[in-house]
Amino acid sequence: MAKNAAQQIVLDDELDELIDGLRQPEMMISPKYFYDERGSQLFDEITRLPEYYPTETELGIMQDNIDEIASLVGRQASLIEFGSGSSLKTRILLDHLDELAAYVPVDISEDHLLQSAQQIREEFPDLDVLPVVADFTQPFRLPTPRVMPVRNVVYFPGSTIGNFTNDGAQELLAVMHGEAGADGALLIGVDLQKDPAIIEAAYNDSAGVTAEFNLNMLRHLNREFGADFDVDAFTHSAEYNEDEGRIEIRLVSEQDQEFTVGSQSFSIGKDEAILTEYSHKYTLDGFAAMAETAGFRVKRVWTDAGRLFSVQYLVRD
Ligand code: AVJ
Repeated sequence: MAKNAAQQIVLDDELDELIDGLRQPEMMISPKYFYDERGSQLFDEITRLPEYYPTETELGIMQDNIDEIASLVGRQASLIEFGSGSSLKTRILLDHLDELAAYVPVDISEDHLLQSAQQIREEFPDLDVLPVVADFTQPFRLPTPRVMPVRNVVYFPGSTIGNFTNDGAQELLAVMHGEAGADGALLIGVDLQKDPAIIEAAYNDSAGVTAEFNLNMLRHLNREFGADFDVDAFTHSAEYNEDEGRIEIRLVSEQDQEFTVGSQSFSIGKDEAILTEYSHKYTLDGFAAMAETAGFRVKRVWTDAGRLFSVQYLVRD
């Protein structure tokens, strides 16, 4: 599809960022490029895989504790979701929170955001739904709801925080701290450290969906950025790095090869790799320390019986 001038500028900036990542000592491409239409479908499929415990576990934690969550959030809050929420977890909150002043989904992808906001409006006709198109890693202006909110509660499910390195996560938490404002709070899904075999299985599913999701990034770049990756010449790898407490996802080159992105060419050797994602797993203490540096205090932590995953309520202090 033809791009308008503004979209073209965004693409040029993104192309610079992509090329910069490929010039690093270890080639890397941001995980945001997983999510074209096919990639979003594949991620939905991942969340339903038997090995991928996070989605189901987080949903269970929300269902089991929704009354307590609702009482901590209190009445007439503004719920600000980082990422365009259309998930079951969001719906549980919208169903149970008391007299919400507004629901503010924030996402960089305008089409997806407006679509899911419209869906939510249809399901919750009395709710003030105020989508914001923004890159949520940078401070942005909140809309003014019809009703004055008692407090802002930022919602960040899915352990997406785990995609960020420690510094990046700290910066993102600081943005959330700012958006929450005085008396504000953060409700966040945080995946926990556990037996590495469980974690590795979640990112190396037997049906091969995660591998397809990873490789699809190259198809996305071939289409949107005029790249020429030979998709069949790369393989999926996901390994747990115990020292760093994170899954590291890569595309490993099966042969010496060259590829171009934009007008730049790159060469990659056999068994060399492109890093496509980190997914950090936390200890409760480790996460609390990081939150504290950003000005949050952990008020309540809910986990499942197996302590696989946590949902946490952080307040500003
Ligand atoms: C969406 C970042 C939470 O890290 O588990 C799933 C993405 N990547 N399988 C995760 C993902 C491969 C997911 N997050």
